[in-house]
This record gives sequence, C-alpha cells and structure tokens, in this order.
Amino acid sequence: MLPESASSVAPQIDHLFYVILWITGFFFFVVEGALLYFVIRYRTHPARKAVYSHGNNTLEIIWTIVPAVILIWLTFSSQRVWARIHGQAPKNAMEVEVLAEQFAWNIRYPGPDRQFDTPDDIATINQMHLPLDRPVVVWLKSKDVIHSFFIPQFRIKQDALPGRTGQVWVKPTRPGQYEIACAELCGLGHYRMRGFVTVESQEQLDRWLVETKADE
Ligand SMILES: [Cu+2]
Repeated sequence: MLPESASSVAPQIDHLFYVILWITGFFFFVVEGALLYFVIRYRTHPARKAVYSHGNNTLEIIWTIVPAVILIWLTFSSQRVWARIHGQAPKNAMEVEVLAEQFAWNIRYPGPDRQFDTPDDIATINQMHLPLDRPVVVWLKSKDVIHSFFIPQFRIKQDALPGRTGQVWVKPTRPGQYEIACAELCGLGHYRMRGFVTVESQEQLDRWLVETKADE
C-alpha cells in the first residue's frame, strides 16, 4: 500500500503507520457496527417505552483507560522515531543544504573543505545525489514562503521555514531515483516544484560532484 521504502527510518515509520491503522480500523468497525446494531435493534415501535439510564460507571472507566493507555503508548513510540530523525546525526554523516524557493529546490554541497559558503561549494537545482548506506544531514531553509520537503520513499516530510534552519538526517538504503515533492501549497507554481534524489555509491557520487562543479 505504501511506496517502496528506501531509508533507514522507513521501516519504523511504516510499522507505526500500520499499528495505528489496525487500531483505528478495529475501533472504527466496532463503533460503527454497534451504532448500526442499536439503530436497528431499538428503532421506534408503538409497544416500546423509553427508559431512563444513568449509564454504567465500570464501562465508562474502561473506555477511558483503554484509549488513554493506547495513546500514551503511541506517543512514546512516535517520540522515539521523531527523536531519531531530528536528533544528532552520526559523525560520518555527509552534509547537504536544501534552500527551497518558489518554485525550486536549491541544493548545495560544502565541497572538499566541508565548509558551506566557501568558493568550493557545489550547487545544483532540483538535482540531489546522495550516497548509499551513509547518513546524510539535510539543512533545510526557505527563501520566501513555507515549503515542505517530501521524499515519500524515505518517509521524510519536513517543513522549510523562512528565517529558520531545520535539520533532518536520513540514511538512504536503496539505490535509485526518487522524487522530491513540495508538500505545502506554496503558490501558483506549487505543482511544478519538483526535484529528484539519486541514491548511488560514494564513488559515483564523488564523480557526479566533480562533473557538476566543472559545469558551474
Ligand atoms: Cu513549495
């Protein structure tokens, strides 16, 4: 049902997604089934008289505690995944800057000196290449309005806000080319705000960086 997964956090996010889907799906059918049953079972009838019921304390305690326990458990499970994506990236991580603007993704690599804002920076538009099986820190910025950096196969979706630098880290685990979509209605050209991420070996990536720098 979900697109193929291509990052290290994807299995955890998919697992949570399916757990939540099963829980909500189960209760949906229980609640709607009971509703339908009561509507038919207690429909109006000349011989039937309405009765006053004050409710049932035991039942009320159960249906308060059970959802509370499930929600608290889900909160902690989600928090673990959230902390992993937004927390400290591993030491060997590669850095990339993504500057969103109406209507493109400006991608920048720090170059051999590993420092941004120096002459050896490598810049591209809508084309991002990432190394396979190596963590990548994405520094997320926006030039104008709120955009949302979305790579479905990585299960990464993060807003890019003007005046703030966001951080996400991800480890691509499957070679291939995936779409970078803007998931925020950011203006008239929103529909064509589209980029591509190519996941390849470190050698291929290094070669691509050299070629891209030469084309600048
Ligand atoms: Cu956008």
